[in-house]
Order: sequence, then structure tokens, then C-alpha cells
Amino acid sequence: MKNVYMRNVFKSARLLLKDKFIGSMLGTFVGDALGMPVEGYSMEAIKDQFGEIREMLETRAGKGTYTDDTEMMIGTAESLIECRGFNGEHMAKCFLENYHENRGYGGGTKKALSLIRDGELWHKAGEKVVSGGSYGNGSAMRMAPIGILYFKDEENLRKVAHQASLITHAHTLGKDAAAIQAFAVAKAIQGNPNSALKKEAFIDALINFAETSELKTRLESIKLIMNHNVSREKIVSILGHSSVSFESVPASIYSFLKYPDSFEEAVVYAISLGGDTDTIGAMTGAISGAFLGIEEIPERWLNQLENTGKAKAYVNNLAEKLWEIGNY
Ligand code: AR6
Ligand code: MG
Repeated sequence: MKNVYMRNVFKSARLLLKDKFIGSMLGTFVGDALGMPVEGYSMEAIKDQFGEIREMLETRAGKGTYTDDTEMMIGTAESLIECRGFNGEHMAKCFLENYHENRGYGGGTKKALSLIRDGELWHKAGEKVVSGGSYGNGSAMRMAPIGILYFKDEENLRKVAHQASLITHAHTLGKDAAAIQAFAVAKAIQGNPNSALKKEAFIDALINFAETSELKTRLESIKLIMNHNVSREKIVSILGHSSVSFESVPASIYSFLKYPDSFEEAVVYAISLGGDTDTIGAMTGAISGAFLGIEEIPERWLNQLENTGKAKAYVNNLAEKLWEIGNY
């Protein structure tokens, strides 16, 4: 039996839930920071230059630096806490207040936020970014707080995920991917880390939840391949690893399902796929952290997270507040 299981066996269900809330939000942060230095690299380039990414790398911005993924997750949580639930205008305001150009925002998000800054309504800007709205992963990446707060309420979770996505990503695929990512976090929160994850039931729930054929098809592919030895190359050719949401969300779900009992292995694997490594790392970290809890996130990674401004302690605190307002 793994140590993490032994630790959790002696914890009350309520405290384990708190660990899982914190695990999902700090899991996002850790995956984001670990993947950031190799964002945009191919799988081969990562392998040639680093073997695999198992330590926080030094970058110009420092070690353990977070990007837009974590910054927007923080804004999402702040707004849910302050409003005791979803309020689109307020959430958009939080995104704007937290915005730092140098955190590496995607083009669609930048445009939506600048339209809102110039006076556009929070629910209209996302439609004006590109015809039909963006289906980038910029809304799915920030879903941990929604997945954890609404983990018992599937239909509210979907509604809130869609609305929160709409602020920047209005495309049906962007909204569906965001809701699926939030739902994956919710299902992971519901899971008992003291016994092996029921992988079939997990992926079946996600397949049933998906509303678009693009996402349903990829989730069905995951179900077919998840118990077989499939090369990374093949995984990337089947699921994709780019910053479009219907590739990176399935890639993250697959990474979690490949290593459900190890946060470290799941996130290292996610980043090894290359492409949008910080966001695939962040979304894998959100799901894995929600299943296993904060105690299973390697301390050496947590200790290297950037320590200025709204960093580790702040994110930890937001997760605790979400746990408190959920009244579990
Ligand atoms: N039609 C064609 N291509 C699209 C469409 C569309 N409707 N929507 C998105 N794309 P974007 P993000 C493609 O710009 O989601 C940061 O590193 C298009 O190629 O909305 O906010 C974050 O951390 C576009 O460039 O950005 C994320 O990891 C791409 O999807 C990442 O960037 C991304 O959509 C994306 O952030
Ligand atoms: Mg990214």
C-alpha cells in the first residue's frame, strides 16, 4: 500500500476533502510552473534536451513561475468566493485586476479582456474575439475552482463552467471542453484515493457528460486505448497536444488516467507530450491533485513555486475558503 493511502486512511472524510480541494488548485499551479519552460517544444525536443522534466527549471522569470493558467484560476476562485457563487461581471473584473501581460496570455483571452476593459459587456466580448468565439484552452485551464465548488452538482457545474468560459471563450467547443475539465476535477474529488481509481466508470461519466462530437470522440478514444501500451507519438497523433481545447483537455485526462495513483508521474508524462506543456501540465495537475490530495504533490515542487505576490500560500488559502463556503 502506498504511503499516501496510509496517511489518508486516518483522516476524516471532511479533512480529506479539504486536502483534495487544495490539491486541485496547487496541482494546477505546480503543473503550470513545471511545464512553462518547455511550452511549445515538440516531444522530441524535450526528450533530446532534458530527457524528461522532473524538476522546476530555471527561466528568465525565475524558477517555479506561474503563467496565465494559474493567474486566471486565482481570479476564478476569488470571484466565486467573494460572490458566494458565479457572477460574470465580477469574475471578468477579477481577471482584469489580476492581469499581467508577462504571464503569457493567449491571443483570444487578451482580446476579450481588452474589449471588456474598453466597456464591452462580460457576456458579449468572448463572441467578438473571432467569428464563432475561441475554442482555445484558455477557459478550460482555469476550471479547478469550479470543479471543486460544484463537485456535487453536475448541472450547476456545467452551467457555471459555460458562463465562466463565455467571458473569453464563447465557442461551443471551448465551453464544452471547459465543462468537461471542470467535471473531470469534480469526478476526481468524488473518488476515494484509498482504493484504485475506477477508470472505466470515470471515463464513461465524462463521455456521457460531453455535448460535442469532437470531445466525445476523443474521450471514447481514451477509453479504447487507456489500458494498452500506446506510444507517446501515437497518443499525440490521436488526441493532439496543441492549445486548442479539444486536444489539450483530452490529453490531460489521458495523462491522469495513465498514472492515477501518482501526481508526479501523471504530470511528468503530460509535459513529456510536448506542445502546450504548461496548460496540459496544469489541467493534469488539477485532476490528479483533486483525486490524490495535496499530500501526494511532491514537496520539492511545492517548495520551489515562486514566492512573490499571490503564490503558494495564497492559492492554498483560496482552496480552503472554497471548502469553507461549500460547507462540507
Ligand atoms: N478558429 C480557429 N482557430 C481557433 C479558434 C477558432 N474559432 N479558436 C481558437 N483557435 P486563444 P487562449 C486556435 O487565442 O485559449 C497560453 O499559453 C488558434 O490557433 O483563444 O486564451 C495559454 O496558457 C489560437 O491561436 O488563446 C494557453 O495555453 C489558439 O487556438 C494558450 O495560450 C488558442 O486560442 C491558449 O490560450
Ligand atoms: Mg498554456
